[in-house]
Parts: sequence; C-alpha cells; structure tokens
Amino acid sequence: AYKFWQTQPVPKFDEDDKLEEGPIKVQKVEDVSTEQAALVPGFEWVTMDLIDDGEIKEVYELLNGHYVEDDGAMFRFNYSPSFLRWAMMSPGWHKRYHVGVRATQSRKLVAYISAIPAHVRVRDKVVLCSEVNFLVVHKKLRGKRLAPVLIKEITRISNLNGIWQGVHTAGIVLPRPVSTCRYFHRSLNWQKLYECGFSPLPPGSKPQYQVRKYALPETTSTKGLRKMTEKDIDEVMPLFERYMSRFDMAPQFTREEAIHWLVPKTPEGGEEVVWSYVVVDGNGKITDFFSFNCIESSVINNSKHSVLRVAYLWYYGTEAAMTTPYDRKAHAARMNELVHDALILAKNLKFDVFNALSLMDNGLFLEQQKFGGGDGQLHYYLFNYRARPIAGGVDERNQL
Ligand code: YNC
Ligand code: MG
Repeated sequence: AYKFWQTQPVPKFDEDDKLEEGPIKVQKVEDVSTEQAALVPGFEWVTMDLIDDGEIKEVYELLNGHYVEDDGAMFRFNYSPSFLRWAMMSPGWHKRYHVGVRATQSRKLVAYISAIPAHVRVRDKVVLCSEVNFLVVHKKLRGKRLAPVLIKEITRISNLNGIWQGVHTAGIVLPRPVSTCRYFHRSLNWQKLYECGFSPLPPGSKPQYQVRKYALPETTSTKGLRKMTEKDIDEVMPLFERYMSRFDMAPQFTREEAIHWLVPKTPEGGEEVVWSYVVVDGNGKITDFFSFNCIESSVINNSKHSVLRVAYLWYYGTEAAMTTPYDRKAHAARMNELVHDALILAKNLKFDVFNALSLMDNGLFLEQQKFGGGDGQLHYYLFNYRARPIAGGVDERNQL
C-alpha cells in the first residue's frame, strides 16, 4: 500500500509525535532536476494559459467531466471558469504552476495539476507552501500511475522556484493527515435536495415538515450588516488576523491576498465567486465579518435537475471571540446570529444548500443552525513538513 506515498517526504502513520516540527528533507535548488520527467509515448507536458478563454475552458471541461464525485457518484464538482481563475490566479500565481498533459495527436487535455504559493502558519512557525489543487486524470487514463508523475512534476517546479513545502486537502486517507474535518450541510431548498437524492426523507416525516423545518426569514436581522468592499480591508485584516491567531493552523495573508480572498468582485464577463459581509457598530467600527463562496455540483443522471448551487462557508471573524475574559456563550450567540444571516443571504442568492466543515469555531453553531453531518471527510496534508496532528472537530457532537 502507498507505493508512491511511502517514497515521499511525509510523516508515517505511526510517526513519533515528540519529534520537533519542521521540514523533513532539506535540499538545494542546484540538486533539483531542470528537466521534466518523461511521459508515456503519445502524451506531452503543457503549460496552460488560464487568461486565455479557450484554455480555461479546456481545464474547466476536464474538471467538469472528471473531477471529484461523491461516493455514490451522484454529484460531481462543477467549478465555474470564474472560480477556477480566482482559485488559481491569486497573488503570486504563475502559469508554470498550471500543468497539463495533452495527447500528442489529438491535442486533447487529459490530465492537470495546479499550485499557488501560500504562507501557512502551523502553530508558531510560518511555512511557505505550494498549495496544490485540481489534480485530475481523465477517467479513461485512471489507474496508470499518472497521478504520481503529476505530483512529482508540480513538486519539481515548486522546488526549482525555492518552495520546499506543500499543503493540500483530499477526501482520501494518505500518510498522514495533519487534521481531519467532517462536512456538514444545511438545506436551503429541501424539496430540490430531496428530488436530487441529496437529502433523504427521515422515517415518519413528510416533505412539508422538512420544508418547514428549513424555512428562513426573508431579511437578515444583524444590525449594521452590509456587503464588504475593498475600503474595509484595513479594518477586516487585523480582525481576521486576531481571530485566526486562535487556531493552530491558518493561512497568513498579505494585504493583497486578503483583498483577493475576502473582497467580493464580479469577474469581467464572469460570475461571482465570493460573497462577504461586515457588521458595523454604532461608532462605525467593523466588529464582525463573514464570507461564503459558490461551487456548483453537477447532478449526475437526474431527469429533473442538472446542477446544485452549493454555498461553502469561507472565512469569518468576530470581536465576540476576543473579549477578556473569554465568554463562550456570547461568542456562540454571535456566531449563530451571523450564520443565520449568512443562510438567509445564501437562500436569497438562490443557493440550494450551505456547507461548512467541522473546523474553526463552527461547532458553536452547526447544530442550532440545523446543519447535518455528511458522509464526506476532508483531510488536510502538509508535504515535506512534520507537524503534530491538529484537532479538526470530527466527533459526533460537533465539539471542537
Ligand atoms: C490525491 N487526491 O494514493 P499510492 S485533491 C494525492 N492526492 O499512490 P494513479 C493521490 N495522492 O497510494 P488515478 C490522490 N488520489 O500508491 C490518488 N492519489 O502511494 C495517489 N480522480 O495513481 C494514490 N482529484 O495515477 C496512489 O491513480 C496514486 O489514475 C495512484 O489518479 C488519481 O487536487 C486521481 O479526486 C486523483 O482524477 C488524479 O483518480 C484520479 O486514479 C482523479 O494510478 C477524480 O495516486 C478527481 C480527484 C483529487 C482532488 C487535489 C489535491 C492533490 C494533492 C496532490 C499531492 C500534492 C503534494 C504536494 C506537492 C507540492 C510539494 C512542494 C513543494
Ligand atoms: Mg493514471
């Protein structure tokens, strides 16, 4: 088992957690190969130009047809081209990290992997990482050990550019997760979720009971809530940083990155990808913010519905967590107010379901806001970095 992963600089499952945290293998740029590994005959490496509408469409179509599905193969992620550009063209992006494989004859794109540079704080150390995402191999080429070739290529390119650590997530278990989270789902459009086979009808219940259970008011109730704009960033950033400093692992954004990841913007000719809101108090000071983004899922083989609009809770922060002394009840109450409004906003934006992971302070509101635990888990991995495991709140009671 793990024929490839056992050759890589990652912690073993039975790793001694008394070892000091830090890089596993230290190398020099001079020792990194400047040549791409050979692909099997008939295939060649390409760099994808995501600015080009035709090339982003090729990446979009490969992912739309072949990317991550749920265990029952009922849904498959359908990331929009706008979302893909947002996710892969963040500050510091470079097209050398948009790696494709084409069939030489047909020119068809058959595999892909990408990375962006990211600073990740793990406890008290900040690690420069290649954040790897959108690894995909065409369904007809599965099981041929192409994935390890793609992973080694993105590693080589990162190493040549002085990046020695990686961070990624996956639904599957590999050596060895630094943290494991569970997905939670909150129905917004129960009837549609039921028709798609996403939400079951609980024994003894009736559709109209379920619809009523998930009903939401039409308007938000938090006083001072409004959309975030770029002008808010100098207030949002310190709030975000103080809030995130409470966790063992968190991204560390530059100002430019904070604008990229947190401020809503309608991409030219594209659709919106992130929605963010701030709460302003009586003195005009920002006390809270929250955001969510959109990843549609294709509904496979359903006569009535072809896509689900899924909102994912993204970053947030609130002063309510940072009072002295810490007041867990007040923090929980505030989180519930904020997320309840997020649900209303998402519902009005025609989302069908609102997802959240069992991370950050989500355990404070999941149950009260009627989220239900899903089957899916998300494992977080660090590459070439040893770190003790970090609790991700997978246990049944949503306690973090
Ligand atoms: C996965 N998701 O275990 P062993 S997530 C990492 N992440 O190796 P083959 C994976 N490794 O066990 P296939 C992986 N999935 O023998 C599989 N593997 O050691 C490992 N699915 O390769 C697997 N996208 O080519 C095994 O398998 C080896 O043809 C088998 O291809 C796999 O984006 C895949 O789920 C996933 O498109 C491409 O099934 C294919 O099946 C597929 O024979 C649907 O591969 C889409 C899907 C993955 C989404 C993601 C993050 C990827 C992170 C990769 C690791 C990055 C490390 C850091 C590098 C930079 C470091 C620096 C500096
Ligand atoms: Mg393969």
